[in-house]
Amino acid sequence: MLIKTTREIPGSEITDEKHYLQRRDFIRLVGGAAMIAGAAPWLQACAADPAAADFAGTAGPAVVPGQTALANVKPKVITTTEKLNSFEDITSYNNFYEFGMAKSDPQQYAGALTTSPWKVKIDGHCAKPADYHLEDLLEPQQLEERIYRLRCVEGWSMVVPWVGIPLASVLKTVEPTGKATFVKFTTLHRPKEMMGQNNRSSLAWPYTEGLRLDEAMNPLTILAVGLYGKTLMNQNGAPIRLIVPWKYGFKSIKSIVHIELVDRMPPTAWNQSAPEEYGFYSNVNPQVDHPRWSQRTERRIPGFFKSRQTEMFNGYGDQVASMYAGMDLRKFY
Ligand SMILES: Nc1nc2c(c(=O)[nH]1)N[C@H]1C(S)=C(S)[C@@H](COP(=O)(O)O)O[C@H]1N2
Ligand SMILES: [Mo]
Repeated sequence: MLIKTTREIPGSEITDEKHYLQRRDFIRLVGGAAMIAGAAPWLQACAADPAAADFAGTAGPAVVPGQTALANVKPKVITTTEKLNSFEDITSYNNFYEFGMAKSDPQQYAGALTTSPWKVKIDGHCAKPADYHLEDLLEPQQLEERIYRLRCVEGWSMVVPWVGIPLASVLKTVEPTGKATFVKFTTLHRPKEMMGQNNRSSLAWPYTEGLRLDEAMNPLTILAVGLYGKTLMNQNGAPIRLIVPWKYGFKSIKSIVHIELVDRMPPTAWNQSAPEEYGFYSNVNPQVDHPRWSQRTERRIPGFFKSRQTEMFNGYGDQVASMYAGMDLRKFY
């Protein structure tokens, strides 16, 4: 077995909440009084709230049209002290094939997507299936900030301050039954607004992804609804997307409309299109090269050179490696 042990992971990579809170250069997200009348409690007008305005000045740009500041966000365990990517990096260099295959296409074309109203169906093997309006799904949940590395299978990476909720707490509300062993996720299918979905040669639409139930329940797995303290821009998967930081980025499916508890490994978009290149598990693994390129190193956006060593499980091995005990980490899964 070649699982990275806790001892090999430098303590500096795992930051506890106290340490996080002391770091002045990290964003502070604050609840405030100035609620928009009629809006859900987690939405708040940024301009009207001095603390939120202060936050915008410290770490990210002001709220732009189409975004709303998020309130009552709890700073939680932060997994890296690496420098955050800028809001500009995170929103201008994207993979979202529903809007085209070039990195700049999502920023250019995703504005066409209507994200409100938004419904998420959660069903399958569970006692309480539900068709949620996004607001109702989020209402009982506590938003948390999670600063995670994102490692794309293409060999680039970023550090993103996501805001979201643990997927586990959402799944628990629908009460998975004993039959549920995997979770299937599906992106919106709306070719009129997602023009890339008219291109049948890129991927089979709608985009789908999947996790094993224990992966879905892992505390690192979140449903993100924002970043830099504000609701997601469409190019990042508004209004709600998955984040699984120890897996290649394509597992982190965007603009989710359906979460289904299933009893077998579900088909997934990239695995279906090129099974020998994109596995179901796709845990970040510097020892297993992509058939067309090495995975040993990565390029931190906006840099040009692949000067950074890629870490096993993207550096999250102490929290996830035990789920793969028995798997040979030199193999492709
Ligand atoms: N629906 C959908 N989800 C998707 C993709 C996509 O094309 N469609 N691209 C994936 C890939 S390859 C990556 S690397 C991440 C990129 O997320 P970001 O653009 O927010 O950085 O989204 C993933 N989620
Ligand atoms: Mo990716």
